[in-house]
Amino acid sequence: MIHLYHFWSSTCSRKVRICLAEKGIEWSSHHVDIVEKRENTEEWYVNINPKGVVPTLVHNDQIIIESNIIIEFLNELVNEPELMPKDPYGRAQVRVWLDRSENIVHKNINILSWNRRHMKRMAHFSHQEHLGILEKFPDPDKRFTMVNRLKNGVTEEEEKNAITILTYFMDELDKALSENFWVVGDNFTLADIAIAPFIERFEANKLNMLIDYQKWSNIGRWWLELQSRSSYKIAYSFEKPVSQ
Ligand SMILES: N[C@@H](CCC(=O)N[C@@H](CS)C(=O)NCC(=O)O)C(=O)O
Repeated sequence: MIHLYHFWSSTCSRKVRICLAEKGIEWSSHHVDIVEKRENTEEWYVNINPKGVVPTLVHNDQIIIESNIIIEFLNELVNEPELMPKDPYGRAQVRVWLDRSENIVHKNINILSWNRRHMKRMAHFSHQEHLGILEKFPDPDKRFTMVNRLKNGVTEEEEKNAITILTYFMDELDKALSENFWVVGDNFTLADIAIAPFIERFEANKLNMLIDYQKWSNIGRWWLELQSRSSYKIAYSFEKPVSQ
């Protein structure tokens, strides 16, 4: 049995839920409240995910962290449908997009989400309480970044830089989609899954400069196609549990 520790609206959790639906894998849900209760920094959770982030997948008592690694694991666990190209070069290309999704897109959308989303949803905490929450991050790198962000805020210049980096990413994505139907080749792969939740997050954060489908018409075509897949609909239909 597959157990998924996840948060309903987290981009990385949604990525894994899309993959589970594509593969038709049954899974058991363990909702981790990363906003109100901050369960992700509690000892029981850090014991399974030392970084204190969602998602975490548990399969036969084996723990797998990192959403991109989780989706590769799921693809190897269940053969059909195959979500990686057959040829080594194609697989390398998918991994390049997985890397971009984490180190370019996730990193920079986090910067842009700070003022738009994060500060708003933490508004009921005082500065001191908020600091205490962020200081609990077990991962020293994440802890330093978050505490620093709270102390100094995200400046306009940092936001501008994040938008420039993401604009460049979208140019590259549009180019790939002008050459291929899906991000890598003619078949739907893990690359499509890894990027999709971030496009939705650009929309949710009303980052209009990053969702200009007149400028990036190939992305617009791909994005409509992606949202019409049942895996996407299933992943996004997971709502905040009522008890939380
Ligand atoms: N590289 C990790 C990133 C995971 C991550 O940052 N998850 C976010 C939600 S998308 C999280 O758990 N944040 C907790 C917090 O900020 O307190 C992955 O892909 O799994």
